[in-house]
Amino acid sequence: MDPSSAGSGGNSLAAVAGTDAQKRRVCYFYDTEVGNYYYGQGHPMKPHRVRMTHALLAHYGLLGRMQVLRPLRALDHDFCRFHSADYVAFLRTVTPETQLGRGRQLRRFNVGEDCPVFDGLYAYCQSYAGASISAAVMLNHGTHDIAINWSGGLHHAKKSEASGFCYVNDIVLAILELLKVHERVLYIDIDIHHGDGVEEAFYTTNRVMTVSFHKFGEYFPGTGDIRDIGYAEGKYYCLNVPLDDGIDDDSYQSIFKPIIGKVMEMYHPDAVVLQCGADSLSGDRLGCFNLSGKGHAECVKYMRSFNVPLLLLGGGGYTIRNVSRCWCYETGVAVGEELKEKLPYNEYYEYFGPEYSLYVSSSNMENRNTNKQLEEMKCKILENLSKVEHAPSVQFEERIPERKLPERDEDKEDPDRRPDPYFDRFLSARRRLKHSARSRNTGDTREYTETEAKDQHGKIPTTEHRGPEPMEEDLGSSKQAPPADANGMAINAPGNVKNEPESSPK
Ligand code: V1D
Ligand code: CA
Repeated sequence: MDPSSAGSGGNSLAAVAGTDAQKRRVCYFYDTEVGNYYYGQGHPMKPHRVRMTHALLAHYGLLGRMQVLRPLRALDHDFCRFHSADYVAFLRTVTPETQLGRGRQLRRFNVGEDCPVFDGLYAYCQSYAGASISAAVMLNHGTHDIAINWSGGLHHAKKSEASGFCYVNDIVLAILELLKVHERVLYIDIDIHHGDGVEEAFYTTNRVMTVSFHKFGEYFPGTGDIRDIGYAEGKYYCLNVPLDDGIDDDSYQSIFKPIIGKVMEMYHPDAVVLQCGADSLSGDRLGCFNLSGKGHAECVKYMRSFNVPLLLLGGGGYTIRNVSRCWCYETGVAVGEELKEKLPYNEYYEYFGPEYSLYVSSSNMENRNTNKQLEEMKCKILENLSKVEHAPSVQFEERIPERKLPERDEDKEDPDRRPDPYFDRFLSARRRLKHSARSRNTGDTREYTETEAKDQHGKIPTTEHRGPEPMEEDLGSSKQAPPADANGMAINAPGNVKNEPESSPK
């Protein structure tokens, strides 16, 4: 069965809200450095997959269909909106050379085998989190309908702890940014692992509803029971959909669409964040689901159809040729373009043989999720959803002050009195950009092309107040409240390292 027709019971709003043919204004964040970060030999997480995705986007001509932006790097005070200052200081200062003398802190912050210390670790966190925060700012300003950061989606990181290959939780930081403008944010997680860090961060609030689909039972991180539904004000604003091995496109959509359709109807979010972890694809090195690329992308298509500001993030995904094909296809969905199956020639072409196809196929593995089990789970979750207050409204005091697009002269302001350093960096970046565009006399301050990105390689300023070059840059608990800002401190990004080919190409 075509996944688009599976379980369409919940998508009545989508049909009303917008058709797929409708255009969306899309922005896409990409840091040319990201592919160089390296978790270490034998580690399954490979940021190189984001560079492979970018290469596919370039060769499919998709970079011309979106605004392509280099992210500002997040700073300490950005991280400290969720993370503890001592944890952030640790991430900023630890190096592969000094870690041996910091054993107690390594244990305390859970840094080790899953989350190793590697060269450029802090700059990596700054890059992927800066991109997600920037993407949220773009949605806040209403200049774009969909914002994409395939380097983000690191959903396991906790306030004071790394976990499951994740160091800072860019998703929590992006949602906090969205909450400045949007009353209710819906978070959906289709990574095969439970989205525990994001769930925990917003477990006691109704301003964020979290929904995770994941493998449950003898599987990392072990949380995500269907009975975990939120607490206090957050009760019923957390949904968990525990699944078993081998789930295929039809089974997945038979539960995804009715649940999410009902969530959209009941919760009526003002913005949606979709974590598109690609380890739920068939043949993933760490995963055990059986989704095809099209089945995975059906979730993106479905969320796009509601025409609510949408943030698309990456996440897990360990068979990297499948990850890049999947996220490229999903970028096509975001801009509304059906891409041809035959992959265009690109610098990573040999990864994609012998088929050289954009599509990720499912296999004949057994589906251990029976229709009966899925039906029962759907009923239980829909029952919980019926207890959700329809579109709960935020008390005035609960709102986080909005970052306005200021009409002001930066030079006349006292920098110490500015309320929003992140947004200031955006302004400074914009001013520098205008200036450099004027001096080049190109007249085009808008787009950042692949060619320009390559020309700039190695010349990117890495100090804390650098702006984007050459393109226009971003506009900008468990049960615990976000902490106050910490002091920002910048470090330069160490140069990086090698990439391993996939050990067992599939
Ligand atoms: F196989 C490995 C080789 C080297 C280092 C780590 C791993 C590995 C594989 N699976 N680590 C895991 C998972 N960890 C454990 C640990 C055993 N301990 C007691 C815990 O089972 C972690 C899997 C992380 C998955 C991350 C993610 O896909 O969800 C993700 N999403 O966004 C970013 C990452
Ligand atoms: Ca998940």
